[in-house]
Amino acid sequence: MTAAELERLAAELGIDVIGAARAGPYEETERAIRARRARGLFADMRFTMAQPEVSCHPEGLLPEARTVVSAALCYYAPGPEPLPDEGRLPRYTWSDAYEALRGKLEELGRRLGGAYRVLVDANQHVDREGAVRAGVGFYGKNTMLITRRYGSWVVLGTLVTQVELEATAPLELDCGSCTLCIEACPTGALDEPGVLDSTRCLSYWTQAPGSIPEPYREELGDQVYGCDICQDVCPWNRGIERRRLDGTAPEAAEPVVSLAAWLEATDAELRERYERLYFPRKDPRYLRRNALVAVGNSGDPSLAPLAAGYAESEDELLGEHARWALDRLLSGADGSRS
Ligand code: B12
Ligand code: SF4
Ligand code: SF4
Repeated sequence: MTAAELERLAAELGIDVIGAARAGPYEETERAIRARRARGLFADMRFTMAQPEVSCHPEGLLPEARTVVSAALCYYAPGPEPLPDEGRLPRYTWSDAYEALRGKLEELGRRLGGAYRVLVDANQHVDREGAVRAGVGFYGKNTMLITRRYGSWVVLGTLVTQVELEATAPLELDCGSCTLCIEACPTGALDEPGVLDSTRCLSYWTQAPGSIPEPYREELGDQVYGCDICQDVCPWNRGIERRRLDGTAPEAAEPVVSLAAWLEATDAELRERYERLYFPRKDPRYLRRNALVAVGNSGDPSLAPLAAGYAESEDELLGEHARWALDRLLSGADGSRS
């Protein structure tokens, strides 16, 4: 199959960008993972980093694997700013973009024929390196995979197949002299361009187990999960709304959440409603912990009862975050981003 035929098929399935590369080892990425792991830049994360000998070897993911097809789905949609009693979600979680892309890649695999395997945000494959090799995009200094048409507002998925497909040319683009994301990152996590220090990344802390260190709590502002700052400022991400064929958010999209609802919901409700989010061991305490931080940053004393309800909690993690939030609210501090 030629690259043009693959593109036509992808367009039919509603995939926004597609490309193909020969299935072979990602040697440099494997070296980068080992070196960064040794420097502690991944904190305690496991994901693709636990087994680079697997996640950087797509040729081993399927017997007689010939081609790695990389696909991007744009999730950008306009949405409201949170009110003081609401928390902000990162754009990729407003709806389940991963699930949508998984379905499209399964269908693509069936249509291509032969044996195949679909991996979307899976621990067995480093998605961004597959996308760079397949010409879907290029690495930005914020470490994001940036596409020409949709910037970095895309999720990535991978199809490893036995079918031989024409390779797509790499995208010969880069950031040039721009450094906007490095300057905008509130915690200096991108000080080494193209290398993320997860121990300083707000997105990491909202998804990590345990207590969020205090300086990061303040920087989180109204963000209750993830962080989009280094993408919001990127020039490649401007004007996507005009390029989007259908510029509306899916009906069930959730750009903001009620902090009270997160703090009052039962474990079962939070687990069911936020199936699409990653939080350690699917333990809803971590969502409540993040909501308490946003309450503390709201600058709105009328939210104090939400934190007070947890201040004496037997759960020390939540109790401690609640007391921090109360202190902050009652001292009149306002950590929200403007
Ligand atoms: C672990 C993980 C995280 C961790 C660590 C992220 C990281 N940068 O490594 C945390 C929890 C912090 C995280 C956060 C986010 N993540 Co995440 N994450 C992953 C996961 C599971 C593995 C990533 C990985 O393997 N990293 C290992 C290192 C080696 O990869 P790397 O940073 O790409 O390294 C390359 C570059 O550094 C480059 N390079 C080296 N030197 C230099 C120098 C220069 C100048 C340049 C430009 C590049 C460059 O080469 C390296 C090797 O290939 C993937 C899914 C998957 N299975 O791949 C999603 C994934 C990367 N995440 C994704 C998303 C959406 C996010 C967030 C935007 C979510 C949010 N809104 O909060 C943030 C973005 C933070 C950021 N700036 O990276 C998407 C990214 C889509 C895209 N367009 O790039 C992915 C691909 C999931 C998916 N399938 O769509 N994530
Ligand atoms: S996701 Fe946020 S904290 Fe992490 S590197 Fe980007 S701007 Fe910095
Ligand atoms: S903000 Fe600038 S430096 Fe950062 S990823 Fe975008 S183009 Fe590259």
